[in-house]
Amino acid sequence: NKESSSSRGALIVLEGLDRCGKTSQSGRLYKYLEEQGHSVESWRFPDRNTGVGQMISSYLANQSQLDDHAIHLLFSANRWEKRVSLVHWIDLFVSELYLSIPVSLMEEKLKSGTTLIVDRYSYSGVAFSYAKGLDIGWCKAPEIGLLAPDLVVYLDISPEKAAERGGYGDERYEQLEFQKKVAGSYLALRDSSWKVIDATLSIEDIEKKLREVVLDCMKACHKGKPLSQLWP
Ligand code: 2DT
Repeated sequence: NKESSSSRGALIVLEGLDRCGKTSQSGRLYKYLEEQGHSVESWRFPDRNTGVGQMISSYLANQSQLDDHAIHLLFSANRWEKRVSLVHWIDLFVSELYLSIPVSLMEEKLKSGTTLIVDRYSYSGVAFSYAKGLDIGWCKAPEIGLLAPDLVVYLDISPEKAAERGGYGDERYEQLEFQKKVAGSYLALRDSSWKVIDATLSIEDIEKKLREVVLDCMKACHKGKPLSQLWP
């Protein structure tokens, strides 16, 4: 049941606090969709592989200090650089010939029928910076014009429960007090279109609920639901 190339893929975003299970659920979802024969890719933000991503990574590891506004804009830039492939060319040197191969980014992938499962997106961008006390309107502004997700799934867990799961690393935001503020930010951002799944259910139950909402969304996209932009 491969999709025909004329129908587009869906932009699926998973959001939630640290340790809510986003990463393992996106992995399981990816595997399931692929086994079902769908064209699918698993993405995450920040994408630490780009130049901007490396600056973000060093900031998160406390190896560099940046103004709160400056890091906010870097996170946003990290999404913009993955939106379309205007200037993204890889130069390959093959037997004394330079070949330029366009790298297909978010919009091209979706239009060519690939569904993207994205671990964090603009909502993380706004939630974390707003939690630091920045103005919410200012936080949202640089995201205007990025592709709007077709589905946002919020894996809902209290900061206390998430902290009990252990495994907070050493990165900058992985602290209970700050996660409480982030939870408040997410509440301010959530709207009725978000699908909220109780992240304290069993892994299998969460997976089942996630599959249902994702398959529904993919169907709507195949049927011609147009791509739209932030903020709707
Ligand atoms: P991971 O642990 O998931 O790699 O995230 N963050 C993320 C922001 O502050 N702004 C953003 O735009 C994004 C995408 C959330 C690393 C941390 O970066 C935060 C946790």
